[in-house]
Amino acid sequence: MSDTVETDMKDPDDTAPKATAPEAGQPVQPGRRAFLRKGGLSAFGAMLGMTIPFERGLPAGVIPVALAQDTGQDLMSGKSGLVVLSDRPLNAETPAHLLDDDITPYDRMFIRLNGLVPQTALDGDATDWKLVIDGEVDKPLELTLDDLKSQFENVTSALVVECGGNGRAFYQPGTTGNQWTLGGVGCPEWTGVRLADVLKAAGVKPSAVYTGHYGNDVHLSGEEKDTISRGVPIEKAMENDGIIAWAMNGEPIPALHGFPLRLVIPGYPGSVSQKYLTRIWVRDKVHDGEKMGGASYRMPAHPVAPGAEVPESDMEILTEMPVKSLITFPETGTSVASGQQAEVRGHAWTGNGDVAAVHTSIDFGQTWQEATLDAPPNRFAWQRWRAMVTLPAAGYYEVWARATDKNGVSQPPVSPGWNPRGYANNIQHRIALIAT
Ligand SMILES: Nc1nc2c(c(=O)[nH]1)N[C@H]1C(S)=C(S)[C@@H](COP(=O)(O)O)O[C@H]1N2
Ligand SMILES: [Mo]
Repeated sequence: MSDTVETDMKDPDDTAPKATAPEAGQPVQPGRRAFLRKGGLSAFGAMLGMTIPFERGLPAGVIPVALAQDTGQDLMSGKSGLVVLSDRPLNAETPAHLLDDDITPYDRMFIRLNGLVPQTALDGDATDWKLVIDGEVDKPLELTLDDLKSQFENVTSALVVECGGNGRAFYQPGTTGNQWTLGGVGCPEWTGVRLADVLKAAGVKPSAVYTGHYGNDVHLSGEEKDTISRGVPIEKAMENDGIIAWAMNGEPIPALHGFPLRLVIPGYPGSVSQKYLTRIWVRDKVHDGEKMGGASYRMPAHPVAPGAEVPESDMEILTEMPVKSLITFPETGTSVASGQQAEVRGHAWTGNGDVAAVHTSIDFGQTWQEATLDAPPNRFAWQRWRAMVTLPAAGYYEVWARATDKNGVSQPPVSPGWNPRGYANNIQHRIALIAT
């Protein structure tokens, strides 16, 4: 692990307006800033829990080696079979055949971090945790974990979290960022309270337009900057599906996935599901936090030629994720007996709620057979599909899977509309099968 800042992993939107300073008259962000300033320590000092006497001599861009995050804890222990795409920040995806579970277990859940895991999460310390709801609300709230658990109905749902950049690796020409192939997605079971219930308790004013989310994870530079602060239109936030979660698969949310509290707002890119959640700022305009501007999580409003430069004014925020499916069994390259039925299965999901159908092809898309498709346990959980295929003679085959949403829109056989940062690629998943 290097002790210098890796600039190549940063979003190339450094020219985008940064909205880290509260607007005049707005309450000061209570999250990371307050945490970092505790005891009058510098940002690095607070992370280390002690002063750094020679800190002024630390060259710009150099991170204290003790913060390289490979000291005390092996963050990847307990994860099995994931492919690490970058280690600082830590990003890792799951091979498709390891995503076969209906409920994604911890060891198979992909990891997407824009910054460093905060010390509170590494320590598993939630004692002083507070969630602030403020901005365009009648009654700003400051809630402890116990307040959340006791004052609102507790709910549990299986919800897909998919990185907006999942599938980026398949775009031609390539685009910058983590080269997610298929496995920047998972569907754990989340327990918490409905985001809408908490917002209703705060009393959302008619002036509310958007949410702005904050967490206490630490910027790669060690500076007091937000790693990521995204939001959703207030109408989306007021739907019943989004939850403020404190548990994943029945356990406190693990450090990598947002301990002690995170948002899970399904259907939109994973980036709106803020981990280490400290604040939801209800805005009177579209949120302009970190990674809301430039090319971050934004797509050309109209189709563009692959590789085109798109002016910022032609970009719009990526909201609903497209319909998609994965083949999770068997693993690509598996041998099967020719002339005999073999089961192929996987999951399908879409940002608009329900998948209407899944089809598979064994002849490179010439003919398609409809798979059986299970109803989801709840809205925005992925849906199990199964197909029986018979490969007629020995040789090389591919199984292609194609999900269709309720509007009749289905996955393309090639990458869909190219965009500068390679988002929302729902190209059909293909696996190889060898008939013997
Ligand atoms: N605080 C915080 N929340 C965050 C992020 C982050 O870097 N910091 N990354 C976001 C992105 S881009 C994704 S895709 C999801 C990934 O969630 P996971 O790591 O639990 O799989 O978390 C989102 N929430
Ligand atoms: Mo993401």
